[in-house]
This record gives sequence, C-alpha cells and structure tokens, in this order.
Amino acid sequence: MPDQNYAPSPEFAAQAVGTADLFDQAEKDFEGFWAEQARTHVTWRTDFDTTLDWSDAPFAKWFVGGQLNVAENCVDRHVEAGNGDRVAIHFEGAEGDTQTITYADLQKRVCQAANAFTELGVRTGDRVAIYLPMIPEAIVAMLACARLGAPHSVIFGGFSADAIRSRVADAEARVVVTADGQHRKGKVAPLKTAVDEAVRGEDSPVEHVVVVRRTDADVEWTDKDVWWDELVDRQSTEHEAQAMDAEHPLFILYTSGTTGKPKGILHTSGGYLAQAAYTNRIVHDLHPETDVYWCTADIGWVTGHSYLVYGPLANGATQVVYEGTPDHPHQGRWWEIVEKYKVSILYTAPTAIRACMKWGADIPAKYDLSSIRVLGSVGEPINPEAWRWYREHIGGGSAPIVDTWWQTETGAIMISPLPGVTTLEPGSAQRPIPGISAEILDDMGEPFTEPEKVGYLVLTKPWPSMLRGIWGDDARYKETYWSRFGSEYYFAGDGAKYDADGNIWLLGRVDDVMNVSGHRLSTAEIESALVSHPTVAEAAVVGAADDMTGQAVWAFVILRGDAANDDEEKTVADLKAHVAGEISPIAKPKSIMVVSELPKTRSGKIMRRLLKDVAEGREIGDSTTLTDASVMDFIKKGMSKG
Ligand code: 6R9
Repeated sequence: MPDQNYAPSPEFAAQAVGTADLFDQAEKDFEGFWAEQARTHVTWRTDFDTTLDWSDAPFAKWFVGGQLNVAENCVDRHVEAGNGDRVAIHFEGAEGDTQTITYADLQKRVCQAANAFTELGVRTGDRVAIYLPMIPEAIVAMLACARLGAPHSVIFGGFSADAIRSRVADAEARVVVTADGQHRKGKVAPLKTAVDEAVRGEDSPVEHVVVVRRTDADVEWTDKDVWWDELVDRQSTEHEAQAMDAEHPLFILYTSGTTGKPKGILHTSGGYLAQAAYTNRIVHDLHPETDVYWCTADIGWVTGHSYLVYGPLANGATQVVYEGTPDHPHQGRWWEIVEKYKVSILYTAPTAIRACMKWGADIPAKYDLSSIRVLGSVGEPINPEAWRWYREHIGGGSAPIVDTWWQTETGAIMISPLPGVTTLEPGSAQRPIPGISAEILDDMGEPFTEPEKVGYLVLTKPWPSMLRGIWGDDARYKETYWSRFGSEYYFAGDGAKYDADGNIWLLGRVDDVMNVSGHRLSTAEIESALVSHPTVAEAAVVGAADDMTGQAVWAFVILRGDAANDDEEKTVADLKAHVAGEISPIAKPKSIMVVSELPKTRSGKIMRRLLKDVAEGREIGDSTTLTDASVMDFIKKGMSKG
C-alpha cells in the first residue's frame, strides 16, 4: 500500500480545533488573521495597535504597542480563571520519583524563583544561562526569567564545558542555573563540573551559579555557587510581574550554522507566544480541559521551548514531563507512562519511533495505549514505514499523525497537516498551516510547482514567531537567511519537492548541517573538533543516511605524520571520545576512516558529496572537479578493506 493516504474520521473532524476555514481567513486578510490569533491566545496588558511593522525588513516587529508578561500568560492567568487546581505538570523522574504540579503550585514556584533571581541582581534585559536536566526547576527557571524579562539561554545538558563557555560568553550571561548531577540510565552523571570549567577565570561574565540538588553527588564548591533550595525556598511566593513590550527579547537559543560558530537565535515575546500557543492548539488539536499532552523533547532544543514550555502552558494544558530515557529501566518505559497518565497527545521524533520499531511491536502491545488520539512527529523527515508503524502500533490504527516541519529560527510549526482537515500523506509535512506561506525555488530563484522536481524551500511572508535576528550579529542574520534568493525570501536551508497532489516533501539540509536523531550538527564544528586533536592533520565530515538516526556522522581524517604509524583502532577510539568531549556525545562520529588524502576541488573545497557517496555505499558521482581523481579510488579501497 505504498500510496495509501488517510482522511480524517468524521468524529475527529467534528471536534477538531483547527478547521478548513482558517485557510480562507488567513488568505483574505493576513494581518487581520494574525491579530485575531494574538488576541485569542495571548492576554495583553495593553493591546497592540500595529499588527506588523516590516518597514525595516528583514527585522520584523509584530504586535507593536502591545504589552504582556509571558510568564503571567503561562501561569497566573490560568489560576485567575479558576484553574489553579488543574495539573500543569505530571513529572516523572528518571528514578521513578514523581511530582504533581498544579498551576497554583507552579505560580508559587515561579514567583519564588523570580524573587531569587532578583536577589542575585538579575534585572530586565540581563541574560541567564540554564544548563539543567529535564526537571521541574528547568521549567520554573525559564518562566522566572520570562517573568523578569531576562532572556534565557538554555544549553542542552549533554553539551561540553567548551560549548557552555562559548555560549555564556556570546550572550554575556550573568547567572548560570545548573544541578549537582543528572540521572542517566540508573547512574549519576556529572553536570556541574562542566559549568565549573566553563565559568572559571577572570574574563567570565558569570557572577552566580545556582545549583539544584538532584543527585546528592559530591560537587566542588566555588564562591560563585549557591544552592537553589537555600536561595529559592525562603523567597516570597508572591511576585508582581511587569509588563514587557511585545518585542522584548524572551530567549536566545544556539543552533549550528555552516561555520563552526554557533548562532544565537533570538526570539521575542508577543509574536512567539501567540504562534506557539496557536499552533499547539490547532496542530496538536489540544483541548486543555480534557487532554493529557506529552512532548518528549528536551528543553535544550527548540521543541522543548515551544511545545513543552511556552505553547502548552500558555494554553493551560496538562502535560507529562519525563526526565529519563525511553529504554530505562526497560524498553516499554514510554508506553508505561502513556498508560499511567492516559496520555492523549504524543509529540516525538522519528529517531525515537525508529528505535521503538527496532525493539519490536510486542513491547507497546503490552500496554493500554487507547487514550492516544493524536500523534506528532518533528525534527527530521519521517519515513513512510516508520509513519505507518507509529499509527498502527502506537496510534491504535486510527490516530492522525501530524508531521510538523519547522526550525529553531521559525520558533513554531510552519508546515504540517491539520489533524481534522488534512488527508494525511505518510512521509510528507504537506502544506503550510493557515497564516504561513511557503514556496519551492529552483537554482535561479524561480518558484515552481511541478511535481518531483527538487528545489529550495523558502518562506515568502514574515510570521509572528520568526527569529528577530542572530544575537549580536545582524549582518550574519541577513546573509544567512535573506540573501540566497534576495531579500524577499527567507531561505530555510532545506531541500524540498512537491508531489503530484501539491504536498511538500522535505529532503534534508542543503548546507553542511547534519541532522542526527533530530539534532542539528554542523560538519564544520565536528571537523574543527577533530582537527583540534594532536594526531589529526585534516578532517572532513559528512552526514550519511542512517536507518536509526536519520543521518549519522561519518568522518574522514588524515593523521599527522608522526601519528600515522600508531595503532589505528586506538586512534579512532580516541578521536571518537575526543569529539564527544569537545562537543557532545551526539556529535560522536559513527565511523572514522583514516585516509591519506581528501577529495578537493581546485579551489581547495572538500567535496563532501563524494565522501557521502562512499559513506552511503553508492557509486561515486561526478569527480571531474577534483584535483586528483585517484584519491577516491584509494578511499574506496580503504572502505572495502575495513
Ligand atoms: C524543530 C526543529 C530544523 C531542521 C529543519 C529540517 C529538519 C525539522 C522536520 C524536518 C523534515 C520535518 N526538520 N522538522 N525535516 N520534516 N517534520 O527540529 O528545529 O533543531 O532547528 O532543526 O530540522 O532540516 O531545517 P531545529
């Protein structure tokens, strides 16, 4: 059944939040449509007077004149509306510990944290870095920052000291929030040690490190450190929130670029919150009074920001937050959680679905998953095989799957089916949602609609949750996103095509950014980590198609003369560990080949395309622009040998 598609059931369509007429409304009156979404999903202290100011394009201003407090929207207003007793978070700890946090509880905890940060000297506009596991304090810290108008920069808990240092320096963060360790598959892994290393020295902008007690591991203590509980628990549970301008910065989130230096993607308050809440309602079909929602993303990634913190909390949803991994203590852990909390909306990544497929359908079959009514996918294309498995074995053969395309830069979902409207086509993210306009361009920058032709995905109109820039680098913002096809088009960096029905299929990154298990990694960053090892002379990295992780990191290295005679196996193992330490375990190459030369063009650019052919086991493509075509023969011989 390769071409089977799936129309929504009449019962589902009848209750769905997102309806077909939204497309017409947005088409007829673009600004009026977004103004209405912003007034429906956000409570404004002061209403806005201008929906969109695009006069300084590509620097957008949305909902100009409007004032709001994002944390108040995510917490206080639900309490004021009489929903203080509603569960905001069912927390499921990695070690089986649990917490039930209502909106009233959350309000108190956020107020205490806001008072605590104020005591440390954090003022509106100051940056706070958050380097925490998936525990309630992470969400509380983010909301406390939002409450104060102090932009947060969440750094994924798997990143190294170097990654923390460069991000903290770029954002000039005054405070870092971390924990004494993190639970990882039954063991305690260090966390604070990386922060200690990152904030050491006179030149660090960090004045205070707030440490959550999570594991009781022994940690070294410095005079910047203060325990979270000693600081926060004694604070008042009341805090008066100030209103911020719609365009007040809400957070910076770093993501890989084509050069080694990560980009600090800047998001602001009103437009971001409006689109995060709106999309969470219509795409996930969220009914906050009755649904139990679960997004499995880590808060270190944008999905955790928009669909674990801001979207669902702005909507007053009840959600599950899980600290652990899907396979600990057993491979049915996720399904046990779905059964326990009667999860009705599950939002996860294709890589996780493929792992569950590998473990076998008999595992989810042991649990009652009948509460599930909507499934979501994000982070990379979901192959039709995984799509069908997901619907069949997790969705009871009937749950709609929303394959949602978006980016750190877009802030919220852009291309996706609407579950009560769209006839689903497995493997395709399908159409821009109401209010969003996309096109596919050819090499010359001309839009086309013919099926199966491959081009570049662009967005043709500004949108409320769009990035407002790259922190401290306006030129790079313009150059990266608004120059490839002229200033009229936002260039997403993804290849795409239409099918005969006009559905959009995303085909992966066209630049040198890889997507491993839904995490973006830049080839340049990994190459520079490899080259930073004393044995490596030169390195080339490619993302090769991989059944489990979407793409996998393949590295080709030339060793330095004096290292070339060393034990190759040991060198390769050392290099893998080195990359894991320098960047993150996610960036660790799956394969490292020691080669004597790399394929290069006359202008000296490494032809990664050819290495990708090798890694993916294909015939080598056109190598006529190589300085020395025999190089590829040597590399191929090396492959068959290994
Ligand atoms: C939300 C997120 C963005 C890149 C994006 C694209 C890929 C995300 C996808 C998808 C195909 C989907 N991507 N969702 N590709 N289908 N449904 O993942 O943000 O980490 O910034 O990555 O991920 O290549 O450009 P981010």
